Amino acid sequence: MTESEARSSGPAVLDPATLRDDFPILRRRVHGKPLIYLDNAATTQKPRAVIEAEADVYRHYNANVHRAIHTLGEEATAAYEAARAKVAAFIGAPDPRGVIFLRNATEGLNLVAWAWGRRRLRAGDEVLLTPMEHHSNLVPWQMVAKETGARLRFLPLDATGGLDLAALDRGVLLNERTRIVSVTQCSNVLGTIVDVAAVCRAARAVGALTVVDAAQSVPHLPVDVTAIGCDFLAFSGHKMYGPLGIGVLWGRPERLEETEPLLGGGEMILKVELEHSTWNEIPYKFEAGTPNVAGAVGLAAAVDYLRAAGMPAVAAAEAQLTRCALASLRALPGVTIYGPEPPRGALVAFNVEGVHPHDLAQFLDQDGIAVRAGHHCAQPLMAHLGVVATARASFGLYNTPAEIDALCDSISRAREFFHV
Ligand code: C6P
Repeated sequence: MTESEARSSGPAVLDPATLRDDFPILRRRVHGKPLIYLDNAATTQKPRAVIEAEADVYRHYNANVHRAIHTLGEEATAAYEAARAKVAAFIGAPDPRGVIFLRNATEGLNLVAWAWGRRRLRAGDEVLLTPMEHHSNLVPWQMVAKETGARLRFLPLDATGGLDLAALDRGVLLNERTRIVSVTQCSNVLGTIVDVAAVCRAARAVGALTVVDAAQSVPHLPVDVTAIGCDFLAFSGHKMYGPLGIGVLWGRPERLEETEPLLGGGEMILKVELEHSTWNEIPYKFEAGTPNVAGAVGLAAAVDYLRAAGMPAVAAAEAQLTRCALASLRALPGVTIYGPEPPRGALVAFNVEGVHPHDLAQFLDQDGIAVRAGHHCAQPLMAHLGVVATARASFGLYNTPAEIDALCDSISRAREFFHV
């Protein structure tokens, strides 16, 4: 067993039927039908343990952190810092000072782009991305490139939506001008899983900074920042069964030390004078203002929940479910599926010929089935695929094969309804 497997050990096989009982919302009905929630890539539902952990803060020890010299303040601070240590251990980070609590993955990626990128990039420097990045890992780089004169370049996708890693070795896209390489570990549309350790190795060889968007990987796969070898990695609590409004940017401590803070205000300073200030130590210099203490504590409860389930077991169960979804959807006439063959992430984007994805999603909703339809905040990827939108079913640890059957049955009835 590797260290990261040991960290996330749990039962070898998941039992979604039992796990479902932990999620109160999964008992509700939608349009008179049992809820079938297949929009987990947008946000997951929350287990009772997370809801209770967050509520407990407000019930028992709500206070500001690192400021109050009273019992509630001390308890809140201890819980907040324990949450930081728990998150660090979950992603294989040896030093909790690398964990910065922010609102979400978007804020984490923006922090790197603005605090590191804008201050260090110069005209002619290059930032290497992929065409399948979520807007959160594209638009901030566009903004920073516009200000600095840096150039954005893109690793190509192969015909099935896999990333062409061989392009890293040709000395063209990755070269001595490349200052930053920022890639998703799992595409939220194609489900493509990127070998980010290989990308980081190649990027390091040319001295580039490495950033991993782990919004769609941390909830589904064992993720280990030490094994990946990246400089920064961002993810959101709400996609991993944790609360909304809490996310993480992990940064290699020496990188964080050399990075200027982005936001100024309370808590991020050591000493303030009228004309200038000095900064607090990491990670606090990046956490200006009162943080989301209850969110961090809720996120720690989500980490406990995932660890008890066991990340290898979560990954195996979701891989099985995804294979089942791919096979069932492929068996339906008129269905186009996007993305590579497995192994891939726990989601399937698809279109049904003759039915707009928004109409399909609305039809499915009448059956109590929640899927996402649209461009999934990946418009350049939609253009690459030659579509304006897709439907997408995305899975979590509580989804079952019976729910996939219900999805496919509903899609078949949608085809009849729309006369295709
Ligand atoms: N993708 C989806 O339905 P935030 O919004 O900051 O929590 O996460 C942003 C983000 C970053 N990277 C990837 C790969 C993502 O998938 C997301 C969020 C959601 O696909 C909402 S658009």
